[in-house]
Amino acid sequence: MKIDKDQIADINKKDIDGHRASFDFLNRHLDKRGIDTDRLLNSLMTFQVAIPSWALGTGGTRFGRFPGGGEPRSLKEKIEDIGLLHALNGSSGRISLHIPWDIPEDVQTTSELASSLGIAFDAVNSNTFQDQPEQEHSYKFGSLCHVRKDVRDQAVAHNKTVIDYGKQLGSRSLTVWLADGSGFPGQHHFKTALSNTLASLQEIYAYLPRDWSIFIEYKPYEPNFYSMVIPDWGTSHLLASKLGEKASCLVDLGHHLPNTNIEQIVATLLMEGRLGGFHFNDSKYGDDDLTVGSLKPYQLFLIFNELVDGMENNTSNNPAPAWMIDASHNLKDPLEDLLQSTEAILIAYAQALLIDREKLASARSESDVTIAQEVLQEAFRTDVRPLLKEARSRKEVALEPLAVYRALQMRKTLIRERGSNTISTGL
Ligand SMILES: [Mn+2]
Repeated sequence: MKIDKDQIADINKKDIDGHRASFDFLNRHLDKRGIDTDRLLNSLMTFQVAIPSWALGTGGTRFGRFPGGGEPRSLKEKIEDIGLLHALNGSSGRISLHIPWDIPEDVQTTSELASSLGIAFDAVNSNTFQDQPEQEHSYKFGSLCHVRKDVRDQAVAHNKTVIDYGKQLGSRSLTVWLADGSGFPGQHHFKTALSNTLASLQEIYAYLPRDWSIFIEYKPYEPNFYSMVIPDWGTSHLLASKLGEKASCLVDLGHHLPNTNIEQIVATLLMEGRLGGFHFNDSKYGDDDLTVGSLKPYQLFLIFNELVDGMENNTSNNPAPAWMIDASHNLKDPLEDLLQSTEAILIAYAQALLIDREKLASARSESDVTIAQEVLQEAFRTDVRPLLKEARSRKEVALEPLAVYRALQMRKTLIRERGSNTISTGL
């Protein structure tokens, strides 16, 4: 299905007067605080968050999966789904491909479809955490870290293939997440597992095209519960430093132990110029992969505070990080969930842009802890939604993406077109 721009414009018309009134009110308030609203709107209008190709279907747990119907049956339909999101919110103009779940059979047609919908190819993701039917060696006991060289070689070769696919589509980065680790004490010689992983990554690194980057993702536990080879940002940073300039760390919000101060990790990586990518989700316990901002919007805001600060004072020349939503949609319509996540990201970003950084710096220099907190919370407690709507109004997309998605009964149309029993590849 395709959305007709006029349909969106018609629905927008009903909301525009209400929006104008709230935007004018907020604009006057921001003006008094000396904030340049147009500059802020520009930042919001250019911000794009990648949608991973595996996120368009219903997710599941190891206990079950309850699909809602109308899921995309092919890469083409996945790209079309992202096209719907992008047509609604103007901020989902990137796709992150997962190989081998989504191999582009016909590169030219795939590229043409994506560009006709305003979608570019973001980081490509390799998969050595599952066995594929045609592969010779199993990853049951690891991939890049494996004790056997033939298994490591196979995993390295897979990553090179993923780079080849990415090159053809215009991607410029590879994300590596490894399930490698040990289930029980004694299984791994830690130093060997890590040095094997480094040597394998060095081979992949050497294969990277000149203008490419490699992002090393970390995770403290799961699927291995005794040790993971890359459990934390420190190990990821160690590997990235040893690999070279084109390597950096990838922070996935769910890949931390409870109560970890993720914003501090972000600040440290930005200081070192090694923050390559960012995966958004939310969680209560671990890698819950819930909708962004559904549980801890203040933490998300504090992270964006560091991101904005780091990018505005980019002394380490950290490249613009690759943003992606990495969540699993088990209960909600995946497209609705992705619209909610994108909205939450933009809200946190807009709030972080509102922070009075001069006042914050001055409070810090005087160790005025009370005012430092006030400055942050003044920004966090501002309802920035009229700014998001104004950015969308200027881009001529939906003022209220979710409401338009519902009003146009888009899921119903997708089910009619694709059927109610379609199953999408992915998590
Ligand atoms: Mn991730």
